[in-house]
Amino acid sequence: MAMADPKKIIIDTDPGIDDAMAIFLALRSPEIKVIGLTTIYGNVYTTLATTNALHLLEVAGRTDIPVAEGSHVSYSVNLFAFLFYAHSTRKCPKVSCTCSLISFLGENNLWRLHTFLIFFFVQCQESDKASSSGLCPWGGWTWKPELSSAKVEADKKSAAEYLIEQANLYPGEVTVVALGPLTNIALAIQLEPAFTKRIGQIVLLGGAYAVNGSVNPAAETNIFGDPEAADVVFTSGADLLAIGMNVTRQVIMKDHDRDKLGQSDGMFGKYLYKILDHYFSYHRDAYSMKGIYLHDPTALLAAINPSLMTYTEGVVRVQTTGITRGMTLFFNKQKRFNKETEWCNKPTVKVAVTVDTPAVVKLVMERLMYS
Ligand SMILES: [Ca+2]
Repeated sequence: MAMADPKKIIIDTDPGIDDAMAIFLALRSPEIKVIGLTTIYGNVYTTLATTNALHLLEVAGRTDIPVAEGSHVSYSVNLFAFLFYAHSTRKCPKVSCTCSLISFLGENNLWRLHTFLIFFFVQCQESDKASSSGLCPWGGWTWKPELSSAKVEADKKSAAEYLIEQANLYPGEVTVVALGPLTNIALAIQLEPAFTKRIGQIVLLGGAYAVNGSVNPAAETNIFGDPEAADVVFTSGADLLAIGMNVTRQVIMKDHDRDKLGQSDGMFGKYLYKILDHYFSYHRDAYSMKGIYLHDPTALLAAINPSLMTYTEGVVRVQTTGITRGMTLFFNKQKRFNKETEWCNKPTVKVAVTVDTPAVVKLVMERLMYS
């Protein structure tokens, strides 16, 4: 019997050490074909995410894979800029712009817009400062790549444009593996509503379902990076698989596994051994553990082989205000509420609940050691 064509994958990524592992893992997985990378802020700001993505492909000898740079600011800031532009060029009447903005932000929440603008301005400043040291101001994980002189450049299209283009080229065939904040995906949906039907599946690393988050007790990092975008994506109606911290915290690479990577003949293993040091130190300090969580590689493997996990299905909404900003709340639809709620009539998504930890760790190790 002929083997099925490899699944087409676009990785939306903020590399990031854990993203580097996932990207290398993807390149070593015959079940999939990585057709492109799109970048987003998160572990680092977007420009450095693009540089790191290009660098990783160079290390892997896969500069044939295009990299499309993503948004530098959140979904809400993009929307505001779009509406402002539309108004200033008289492409939409003032009343329509104002109504759209108010309907998106809520009548009493226009103040959030100011918060975002200030928040991202400060982040950009901090990120610029941090870029020279290779450290991340967000609590994420990066390294300072040794850039070669090779002339590899990002695609001219934006990440959202690239995502729409590929979904149109291969309707129903492309899986997006989203490993960072969901800004690019939300923008693709905003630019082309049919994207949700044309994209095959979105497998996202994001959320903490009935467990504590990673930024604070409420929020997981990727969702916290752009809660408005996440809520757009979760309620978009796209075929969506969410892999949250409730699952990825069960998947741990131990110290001795890292040693095996260093001792292996594999190019990726040796490279990762060097850059993983900082990530292990962080886990020692933050969690008192001798190992690291394999968040991003686990999500990538869910796209390759969904049966490594089990799922439940329901509606997910994202909190966008207050001390629980970025929190994902899952509604199992087991009760019919008397009142209309913000969960009514929303499409369901699949959320991972259990994982075959030994199988995931084995796959990660095998594929990265013998590369
Ligand atoms: Ca990531």
